[in-house]
Amino acid sequence: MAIDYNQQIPNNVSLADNRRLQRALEAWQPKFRNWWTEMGPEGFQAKEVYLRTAVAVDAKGWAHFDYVKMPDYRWGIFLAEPEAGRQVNFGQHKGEPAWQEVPGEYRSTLRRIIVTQGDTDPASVEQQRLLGQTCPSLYDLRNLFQVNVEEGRHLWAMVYLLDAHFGRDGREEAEALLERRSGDVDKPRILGAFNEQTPDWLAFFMFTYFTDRDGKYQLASLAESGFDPLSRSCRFMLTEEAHHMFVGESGVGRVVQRACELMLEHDSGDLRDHGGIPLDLIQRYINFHFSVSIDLFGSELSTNAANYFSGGLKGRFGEAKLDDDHLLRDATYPVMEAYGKGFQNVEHPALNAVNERLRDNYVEDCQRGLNRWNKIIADSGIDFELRLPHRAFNRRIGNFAEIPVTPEGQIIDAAQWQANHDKWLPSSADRVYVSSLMAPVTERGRMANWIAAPARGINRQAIDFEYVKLN
Ligand code: BYC
Ligand code: FE
Repeated sequence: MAIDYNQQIPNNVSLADNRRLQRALEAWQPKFRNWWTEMGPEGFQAKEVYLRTAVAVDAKGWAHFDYVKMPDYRWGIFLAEPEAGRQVNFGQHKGEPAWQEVPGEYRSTLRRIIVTQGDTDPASVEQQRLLGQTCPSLYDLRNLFQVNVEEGRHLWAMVYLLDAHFGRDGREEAEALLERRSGDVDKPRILGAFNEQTPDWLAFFMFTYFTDRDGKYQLASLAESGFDPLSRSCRFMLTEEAHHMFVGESGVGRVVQRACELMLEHDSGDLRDHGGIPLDLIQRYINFHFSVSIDLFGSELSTNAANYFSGGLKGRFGEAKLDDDHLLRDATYPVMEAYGKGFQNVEHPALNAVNERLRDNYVEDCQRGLNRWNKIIADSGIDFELRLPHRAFNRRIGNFAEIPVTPEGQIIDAAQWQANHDKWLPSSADRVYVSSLMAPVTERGRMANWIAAPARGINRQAIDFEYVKLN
């Protein structure tokens, strides 16, 4: 299904046939642009960036790459193809035709889910707005901006749903999405991780590896929704998300690779004299970003999540492919709880444990990248292993909130936590050191000393291609 770019708002939803909706979105568009100019990438709005744009919603639709100034990026509304005869696939409405309009009884719940999702996308742009000024290469600069414009488009995806299906309340929520600000004490973003800073490029790569991956799992659960427009929006968003996680995985991998090269060259693990990022420091960043990202799945036991599932609003990962009754009436699921100085799994009604199950799927997926990073280390002949911290480590949400736990999973007391947390989480010295490395590198093909070159360029271009025209 081609996307119509002759419209003021590019779309594949026949927007021109719905004048009321078109007017609402055209009224929101300049407010979005103002937000982008104020809160988007600082210092690069007038530069030409080699970006990809979707021209169709199938896999081949990503083939279009060209130079564009970010404020001229064609943000629009792209839904995946409808599936003929699609049904609600789980919960108490299982077997009913999928809903094209919001069922009255789920109106406020669905609105809340859509607003929570839509709030994270602009938040991440805000968190990353200063990073361009310290880019390690033009290649990385371009990838940052690609991620940013697509997060902007994810906001459009949710605002379309709000405007198209939630009337006046929806329009108010669409405005509020442009008013909250990441990290603002008075009007913060909704979820914890989206009020943290992304102060340097190692944090950016960790964020796109761990936090965008929460995006993948949340979007995949919403892609199962019985509310078909939400499902179709999320299915297309997932194709954009894949690139964000690639930026994270390959970014961290290149930092690890460069650390190994410098260790071998100088026969030393302390890379601070040689301008590299040591492996133990990378481990502390992993500990931080993994722990704040698993908080994003909510409490282990959640009646909200149970209601989303029973209502057919938000499914499990791969719901339609799971081989069970899709009702979870009698099923149980093991949930980890603190027990003495350690932890144990306790069976709970699976319906209440839907968040935990999704978190389990996520943790398993996270480990795959660590295996690949560890292979880079092992192939260099270095004896070091990166690990995911224990899931109870450094939590703010759920069963383990505020319980002091080591990365290995031992419950300790507050004094031990105080004495050791600098070994486990990025210390202020780590932050200062990493930020001392963040000097911009903008010569074509050159990389900052702390990161290896990528294996290949974007869209089969050379690594020294001019990905952003700075002059
Ligand atoms: N921070 O029943 P509970 C992405 C609140 S990322 C602060 O456990 P529930 C992206 C919760 O609101 C994906 N508060 O949670 C990535 C509730 O408040 P009330 C974003 C939190 O509702 C990178 C209370 O605690 N999408 O796209 O089952 C770059 C008890 O909650 C947090 C979504 O999240 C937190 N971390 O699950 C750009 C999908 N967690 O009712 C983009 C939509 C919980 O007591 N959201 N609370 O006032 C949801 O499905 C659910 O809201 C959550 C929470 C899974 C997040
Ligand atoms: Fe993303």
